[in-house]
Amino acid sequence: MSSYGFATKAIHAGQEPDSATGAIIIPIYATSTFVQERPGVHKGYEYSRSGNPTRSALESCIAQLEEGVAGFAFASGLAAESVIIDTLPKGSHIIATDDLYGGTFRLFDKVKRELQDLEITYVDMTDESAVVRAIRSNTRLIWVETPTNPLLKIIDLEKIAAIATEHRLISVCDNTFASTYLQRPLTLGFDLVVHSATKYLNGHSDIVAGLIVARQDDAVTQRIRFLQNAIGSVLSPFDSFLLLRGLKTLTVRMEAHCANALAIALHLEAHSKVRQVLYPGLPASPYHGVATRQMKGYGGMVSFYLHGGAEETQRFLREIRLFALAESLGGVESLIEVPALMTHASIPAEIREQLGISDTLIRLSVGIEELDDLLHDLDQALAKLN
Ligand code: P1T
Repeated sequence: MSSYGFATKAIHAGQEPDSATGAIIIPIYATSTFVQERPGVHKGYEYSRSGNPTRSALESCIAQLEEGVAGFAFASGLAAESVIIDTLPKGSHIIATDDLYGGTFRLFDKVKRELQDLEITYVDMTDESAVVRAIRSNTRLIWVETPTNPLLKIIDLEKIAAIATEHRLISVCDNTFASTYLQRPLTLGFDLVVHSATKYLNGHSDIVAGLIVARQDDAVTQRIRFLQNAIGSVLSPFDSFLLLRGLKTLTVRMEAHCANALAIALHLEAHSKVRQVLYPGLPASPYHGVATRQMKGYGGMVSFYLHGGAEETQRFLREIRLFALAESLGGVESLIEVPALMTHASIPAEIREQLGISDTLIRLSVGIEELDDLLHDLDQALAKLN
């Protein structure tokens, strides 16, 4: 499979036709346990928390797509993230991107900090020297999210991987916003990739799922394998099936998301009611150069500020029709939200304010509907503002 292109692997990797029936699609192995011939003698599966054929196919597929050696599927993105942090010894220090999904911040700050005595430094990683300055004697891991959620900053993965290698730190990239199609951090030297597969990888807003892929089968990877079974926050066979199905169209969906998002970002940038647009695909973006080098496209997420205050923003949300007001992203349908009040409400107000995640920041997950319909919807809502 490794000699095939991405679109081919997304459809076939890890998915041989079913040996018993010839079924072209991997069946949903809805079984909790597997018959053994004698104790310990079986066909490779013994209990579905430890391993299930539908989940194995998914894990093999994502490992090949990310160009790693092992994949692990979890019941949510946060469950996957939690297991990565659980591999660290107590009292570890981690350096994390300052602009992060609110739930990741909550996991680090409200759960792991207390339970594992975790120390965390949040750094603007668009300045790599700040990462080096943050390293301490107990630093174990660098956690990168790029594009960041919700400010869409782009972090230079090659430079961060080099710092991690030099200082013998584990490097983790949350690849949710880019998706495996647009960016493959393991090929740039990262140790682990984590996904909220709820988003682009599945693409249809009908499951919650998480994935980890490892670049090499080292001690950390072996610990993840152990913890996946020992903790048991695994993805169900049915959700594994849906995710495998979603991955088959990742290539065409991402191309469509990128095309619509770029057109919308350019349109908003030129609109008199819009103060600022954050999108790495805009030539004026400070991250345009790194994004062009690092990504195959600029993604489907667009954030922007309207002129005016929170009231104007609320008015805009009331007027918009086709974009649904909802958390999450990466589905075929377009969504809109206010991070400060929704996905990032768990981040303290003063930190949000420092970063620029104000009540007037609007985040779009641009879907793959007809572009003209999306532009028309934005225009009619903007026209209602003062
Ligand atoms: O929701 P879950 O599958 O547990 O994944 C959490 C997660 C992890 N990483 C990133 C970058 C994410 O964006 C998310 C979830 N984010 C949203 C629900 C959101 O609307 O931003």
